[in-house]
Amino acid sequence: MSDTIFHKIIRREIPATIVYEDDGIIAFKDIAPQAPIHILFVPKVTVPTLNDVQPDQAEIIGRLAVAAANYAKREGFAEDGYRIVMNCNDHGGQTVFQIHMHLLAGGPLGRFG
Ligand code: DGP
Repeated sequence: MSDTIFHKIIRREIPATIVYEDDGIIAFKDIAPQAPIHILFVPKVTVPTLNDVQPDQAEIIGRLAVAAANYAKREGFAEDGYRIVMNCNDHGGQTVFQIHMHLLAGGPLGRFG
């Protein structure tokens, strides 16, 4: 079973600034923010990459997205807008192999490509 830095955060073995948690998800500030607001939404069930999400686990992705949108609403920047990103494997730039959704916000974001 893969164990990552995010599993250690879930188990409170290393510190993080946790901004949301429920029975299936934890969310915390990214240690190397790429925007004024940069939060990571991580499921508690182990799933290394987006490629590993099984059809009966599709709800996990929805839960991450809804948690991110709810965070944006709660923090008051949902109307201004934000971006969610999931990186997969080498070409996607994934560095932590436990799926996570990045929430980036806090100002106009540059185009990507
Ligand atoms: P990705 O490239 O999609 O795998 O993004 C992984 C993100 O995780 C990256 O933006 C930096 C962040 N990160 C890595 N290690 C830690 C850590 O120990 N604590 C926190 N809060 N974030 C981390």
